[in-house]
Amino acid sequence: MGLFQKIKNLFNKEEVERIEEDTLYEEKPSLEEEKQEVSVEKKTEKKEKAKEKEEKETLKEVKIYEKGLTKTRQSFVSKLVELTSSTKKIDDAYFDQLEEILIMADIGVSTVMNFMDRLRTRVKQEKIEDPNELKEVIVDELFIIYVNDEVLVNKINFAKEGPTVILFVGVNGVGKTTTIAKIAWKLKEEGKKVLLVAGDTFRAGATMQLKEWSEKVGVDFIGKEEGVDPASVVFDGVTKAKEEAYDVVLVDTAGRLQNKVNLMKELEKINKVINNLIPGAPQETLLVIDATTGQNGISQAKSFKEITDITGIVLTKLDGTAKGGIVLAIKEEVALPVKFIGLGERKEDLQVFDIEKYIYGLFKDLM
Ligand SMILES: Nc1nc2c(ncn2[C@@H]2O[C@H](COP(=O)(O)OP(=O)(O)O)[C@@H](O)[C@H]2O)c(=O)[nH]1
Ligand SMILES: [Mg+2]
Repeated sequence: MGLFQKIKNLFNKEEVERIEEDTLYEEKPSLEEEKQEVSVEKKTEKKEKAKEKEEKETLKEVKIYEKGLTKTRQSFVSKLVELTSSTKKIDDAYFDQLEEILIMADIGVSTVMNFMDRLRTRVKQEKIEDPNELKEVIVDELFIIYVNDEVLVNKINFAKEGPTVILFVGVNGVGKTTTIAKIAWKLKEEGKKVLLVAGDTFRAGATMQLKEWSEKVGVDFIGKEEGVDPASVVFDGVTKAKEEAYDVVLVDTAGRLQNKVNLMKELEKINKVINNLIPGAPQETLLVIDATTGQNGISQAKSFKEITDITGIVLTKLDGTAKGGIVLAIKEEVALPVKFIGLGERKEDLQVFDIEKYIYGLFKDLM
């Protein structure tokens, strides 16, 4: 089943469920009847309930994507809907307009070119003439661009034993500290013992900001005064994590990309310190990118990739941009998996990235 169909089904199911829920409410059985039923169908019901619960969870998450991608959807998809409804025939003018819409959504020029080539080929091969029919192909092709025959690793690579260290890099203002707080909260809710390490000693107030977040989300913190060597803070943090059996250590850093050599040396030193204390760590180095910066974010990703080993991307501020197409551009142009997305400023506004839900959130109005 193509993604389009799958998403459509999910969407339709939601409609059906809503109707069913209403009827259920009206025809609520008596307590006696309910008891009887439970004893007879206990097992199947339990199974169904579990499945239902899972589907409900999925829908709930999909809703979060939907909401977070409102701006992108409103500009991008509404243009797409407009184009589709105003087009009678698929011709060069149609392709040109489609190309423009995709580029405006910041999907990235080379991604768009690649996509347009594939689309043209499919239109020819499958003899598609109706723009409505093409909508389905567009969604599927965008999905294919992202997935590209790879196993998508959006999960955090946790250490089998001992503390897992996650390093956060990225330029100033992209949302590193906020993301650390969000992830800390999420991990804490999952029952993990979390330590935040204030490795951004460059900027005044950065340490304080992380400390405040640690108090807000209820996890531990370690930091020193402004201007000290970040590697020494990291040393203290990771040592503490080992001694006191923390599950996860989240390390904040200063991202002064304007001085590439210095930043590279600084990250090298931090990595060495971590690896000396815990072989195999850091398990993850997440690059934080601000989605509202569009193509600039893509160049940042390319630069950081040259400086240090990045294992994944956190894309923040997707709620604040109409350029949500950047997710696809990152995959195509930087070849790194997006692991988390930021959809707001609160501790709850973080999602493990899921391409299917993302595409659903984007194309809902097209279904
Ligand atoms: N709307 C929105 N704002 C965000 C998001 N993530 C971070 N921010 C805001 O971006 C600003 C910079 O964040 P900060 O974590 O200090 O960035 P850092 O310099 O990389 O550590 C703050 O005002 C955050 O509240 C997000 O996902 N959505
Ligand atoms: Mg910061």
